[in-house]
Amino acid sequence: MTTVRFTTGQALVNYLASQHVERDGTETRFFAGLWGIFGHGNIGGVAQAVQQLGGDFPYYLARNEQAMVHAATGYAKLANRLGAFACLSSIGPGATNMVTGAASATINHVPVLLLAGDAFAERVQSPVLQQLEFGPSQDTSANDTFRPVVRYWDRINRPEQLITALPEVMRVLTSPAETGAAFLALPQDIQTYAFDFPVEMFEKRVWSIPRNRPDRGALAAAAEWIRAATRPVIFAGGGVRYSEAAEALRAFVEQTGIPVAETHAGKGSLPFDHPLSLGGAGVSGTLAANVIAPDADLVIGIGTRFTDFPTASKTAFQDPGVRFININVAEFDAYKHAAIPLVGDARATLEELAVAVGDYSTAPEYRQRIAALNREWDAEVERVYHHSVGEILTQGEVIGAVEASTDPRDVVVTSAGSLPGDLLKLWRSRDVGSYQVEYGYSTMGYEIAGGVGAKLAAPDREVYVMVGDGSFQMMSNEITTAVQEGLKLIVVVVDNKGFSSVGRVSEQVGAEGFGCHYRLRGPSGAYDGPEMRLDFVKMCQGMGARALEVTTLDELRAALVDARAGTETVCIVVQTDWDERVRGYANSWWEMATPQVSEMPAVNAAREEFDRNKGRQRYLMIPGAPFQQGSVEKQT
Ligand SMILES: Cc1ncc(C[n+]2csc(CCOP(=O)(O)OP(=O)(O)O)c2C)c(N)n1
Ligand SMILES: [Mg+2]
Repeated sequence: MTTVRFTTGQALVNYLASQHVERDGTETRFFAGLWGIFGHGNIGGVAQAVQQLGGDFPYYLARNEQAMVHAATGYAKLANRLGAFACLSSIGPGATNMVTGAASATINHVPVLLLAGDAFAERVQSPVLQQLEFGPSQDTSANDTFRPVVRYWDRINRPEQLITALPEVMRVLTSPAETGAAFLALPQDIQTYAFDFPVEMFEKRVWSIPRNRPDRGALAAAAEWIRAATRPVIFAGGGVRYSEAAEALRAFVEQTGIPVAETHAGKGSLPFDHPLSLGGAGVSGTLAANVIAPDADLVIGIGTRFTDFPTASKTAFQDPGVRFININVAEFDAYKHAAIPLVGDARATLEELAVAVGDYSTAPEYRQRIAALNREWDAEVERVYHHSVGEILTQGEVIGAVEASTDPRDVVVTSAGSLPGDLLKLWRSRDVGSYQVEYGYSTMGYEIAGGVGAKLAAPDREVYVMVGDGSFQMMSNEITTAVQEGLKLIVVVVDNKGFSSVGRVSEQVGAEGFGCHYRLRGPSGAYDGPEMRLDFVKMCQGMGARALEVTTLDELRAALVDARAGTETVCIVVQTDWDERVRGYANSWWEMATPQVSEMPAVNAAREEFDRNKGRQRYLMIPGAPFQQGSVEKQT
């Protein structure tokens, strides 16, 4: 056996640099490089190995470990999971800073590889700086906190363990069903230990991404259910995008006349103006989607987890006989809502289903109803885009102006606050992949870092980051990284002086926006002093970006034109009205736990409204018999 003598760190990066993926005959290198922040937990190990490997495995310096995982996520999301980054931290706080990023990647089924330094395996020098000792077991470290938020977790206590660990890492990262964050804890001494590795380990390896086909019997049964349906609707999730199934979806719906409602991860599956596109579904859904879904007798979920937002907290499906068919690579999701599970790749399954349903088509009246609702919705979007309250801009006006300034392939990135919901409703997606919103974990602070990753994945596309003032303050530091890397972002900071979104749900539970405004603490001891006026322009300038504030629509439009014309990152700060929100449409309830008793009348009124909505919830446990919450005896 021919061997090569590498440290653990050197073996690791050489292996990563040789991994490729292939789908439909197209091959790409899997890792675009490594994000990192160095410290004593990695400097002589993986960091040295990256330096030695050089430009073949580029190194990107982030400002915060959480942000680097978000950047890796933003990259892999836009690369349709056919490319990824490794993220390297030191031990202790650097490592645990990555936990939120890990959870965010995993919940969104996006591949990222996390490499964290760990305490010395040798233990003689324990406790090393930043080692949190755990009395009951010396085999446990702060890195064990990653276990529930990653799809693969391992600690490398001997160099040769890489030989069996790394193929598992790659299997998980490239598995359409399992992918998410993979994690390796790397004791700092072991990173520097040398071993004679077999040379074969570092030869180019290509991982084929499969297009699994569903069970034949299940497919035939699903085709029967479709042929029997009069009011079917498709719920398109991220699986459509990651499987590159947009064309197959379009062909399927044009053949069958079945309309498509979209989740955040699935938005853009059909262009917004396709006659069968209903737009966003559920809590942040459009009028059309939220009128059609409750009447549906058949729901076809494609690559969706059916979270509470698209299902309006399980009130979206009101037909007493509603049934589900779920196309999903993950069995876990395919079986939801007592569906016929079509466990398989979205594109492959849609192609087979198109044949199996034969000449089935929805009735012309159904399509006419959809067309009428879509006309009504288009008019409403126009109204919101132009709805003015005078002195200060509304978020609807801002979204309208940004949307109008974009080309179809431009990318919009956001994650938390009121922007995701408003964008799901209002953004007119014209290209699959242009809507890059992280709403699986809805992580405040994802926005700018995710935008950096998206720009790395698509340097030829303009990337617009839309970020609220709260999220901006959570994590804006990767503006510096964008400047350092010469990556152009157009960052629109929407400053409404607080948490407008949480303010809305606070009002929903009768809590009147408590604690959601950025105000100085007043004499009463509450936050009822003067409104805080933060200078986001200076903050952005301080991080090296060009920045300006706009107060009118004309100024905003001019700033957007100017930003597009340039080659550098620009931050456009715009004040908006905290109270002026885009409302919910039709069936769009979100279950917010609301007190059963309170001394506050507004809370009691909110609870009455809650109980009314709660009565519309469905368990969706038995096909065709979606018994409801109210029919189950309540525990008191
Ligand atoms: C890390 C994190 N902490 C808390 C929350 C809960 N949360 C959701 S939106 C939000 C406020 C966001 O404020 P801002 O960015 O200003 O957006 P706005 O609500 O004003 O649109 C909070 C606190 C979250 N999603 N993520
Ligand atoms: Mg805000």
